[in-house]
Amino acid sequence: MHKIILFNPRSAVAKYRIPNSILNIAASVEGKYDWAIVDGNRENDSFERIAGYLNTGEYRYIGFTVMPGPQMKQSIPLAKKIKELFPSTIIIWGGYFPTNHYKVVLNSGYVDFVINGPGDNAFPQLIDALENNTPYEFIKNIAYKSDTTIIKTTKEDLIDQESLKPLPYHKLDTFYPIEKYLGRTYLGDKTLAYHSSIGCPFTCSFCAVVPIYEARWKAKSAQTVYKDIKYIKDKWGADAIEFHDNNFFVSEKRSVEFSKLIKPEKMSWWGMARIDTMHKFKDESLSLIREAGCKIIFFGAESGNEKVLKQLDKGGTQTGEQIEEFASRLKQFDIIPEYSFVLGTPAPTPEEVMQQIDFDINFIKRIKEANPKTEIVLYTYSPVPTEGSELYNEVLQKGFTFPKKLEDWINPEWENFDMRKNPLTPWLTAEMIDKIRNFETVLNGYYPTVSDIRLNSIKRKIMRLTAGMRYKINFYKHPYEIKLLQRLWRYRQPEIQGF
Ligand code: B12
Ligand code: SF4
Repeated sequence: MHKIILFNPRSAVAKYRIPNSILNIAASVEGKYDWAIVDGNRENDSFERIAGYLNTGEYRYIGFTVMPGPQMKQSIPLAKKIKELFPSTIIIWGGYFPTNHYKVVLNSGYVDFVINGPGDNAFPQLIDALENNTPYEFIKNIAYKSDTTIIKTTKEDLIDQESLKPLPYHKLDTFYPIEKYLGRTYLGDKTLAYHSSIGCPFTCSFCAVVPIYEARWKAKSAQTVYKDIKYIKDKWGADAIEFHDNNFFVSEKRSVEFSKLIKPEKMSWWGMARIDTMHKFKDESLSLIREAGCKIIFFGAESGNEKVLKQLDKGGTQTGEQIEEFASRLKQFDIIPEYSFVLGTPAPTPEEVMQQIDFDINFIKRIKEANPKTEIVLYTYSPVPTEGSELYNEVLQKGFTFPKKLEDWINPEWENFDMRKNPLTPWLTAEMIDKIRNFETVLNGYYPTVSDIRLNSIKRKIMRLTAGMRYKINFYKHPYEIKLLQRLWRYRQPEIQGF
């Protein structure tokens, strides 16, 4: 039986997180196939490590997890090089990028299979088929090229998350000590990244989760989540948790049950949620969630403009008024709302695009007045192929296209696209992009993020003083003096470096 390499390409400069994507895949083959993990975040030379395994002749498969952005910078040249130097190796890509862009990946000629969505069943089934030389055409959630045709098989129902095998943390620890994955953050000294549910029940038209999960969501029970976390706390000393779920708080019942269980552990935690869902939570649930250690919650506010909220398909129940009201409501529970906004969506005329941007800049300032502790994360709208959505149709009509060659994705301009900084969308002018980025600089100067734990109170004061006048008189152009301070003190931006 051949062995498997599972590769997590570099995604972080310093703050490493447990590579949950490939750890889930490792769990799916654990006990049946031998596997080794290569974590690009923890290697100086990932290729050397991978080549070391391949040179033994025992490894035939390598699985890459790939999300847009920096991971592609390593994935593309490495996959190409592996195919050239070890042509019999079967290269399999999974994760958000290959799932949403499977055609360009398979057309590269050096990726043999794409796992389309969750790989917990698809991956072991594919390896079985390849090992036993049996057909793989009927395996769900895969894509491959047959001669010149790209085949995508049907999607399977979401797997009951309780039925998944436990994550092999103990074995990961033999490759890379777990302690080093538990980093210091705003939440604690040893922060664990944990994923307790997959998918999301909503269909926001700008979101990469939608084409993959198609409004489906499945979660582990509060008990299982607690048991896993307790194990890591007891064994490796985790004192804080980042929940990486797309939407942790879908169920009030599960959130409350988990809060009751975790409260005695005195851990701090963070997760992502929707405003309209959580605004319906009872006061006592929100109180309990805070008492149980939840300090900060990330919400997709997206826009205060009803027209844009409709365009983004935020589910029909989120309004500007509600976003503002909820930010105020959270003050009484001492939970910090972290609101993300998506600026720069298309409109019929350039004037209207600019008006939308101006509207949201003013709206964000209103939110800050309602609850100054609100953390603001600003994204520029970067399309994802949410086929069938009105927004995506509008994007295509306006002439936007994704790169046709896989290598083009690592050109500097597409890297900026991935980082949601400069989206290359034809309706956004340089002036509009500058306005968004300059406002962001001034806002971050006047309200530096709490998640930058290296920024002491004196530096915060200096930043605030420097940015104050600009913020008050709405003058955002050329904020070089603030940029200089941010560069000097290596100000961290949660939207790029994680939370
Ligand atoms: C953790 C995380 C990060 C971490 C690092 C991740 C890492 N691997 O080290 C950090 C904070 C660095 C990060 C950064 C960014 N991220 Co990120 N990140 C996530 C997050 C929250 C969790 C990923 C995860 O661990 N999931 C848990 C596993 C179990 O789920 P999964 O990855 O989907 O894996 C399943 C399947 O996809 C498949 N699969 C996945 N990989 C593989 C591999 C193989 C071989 C196989 C067979 C199957 C397979 O099987 C798995 C099990 O079912 C996701 C959102 C989410 N909830 O998934 C966003 C997400 C992937 N990130 C995203 C983005 C855009 C970014 C950024 C590029 C940009 C940004 N501004 O946020 C930055 C890049 C900066 C950088 N330095 O890299 C987007 C991708 C959107 C898109 N267009 O595709 C997501 C979806 C967030 C979102 N909703 O927008 N991210
Ligand atoms: S609620 Fe969040 S995760 Fe869910 S579809 Fe909308 S943006 Fe995506």
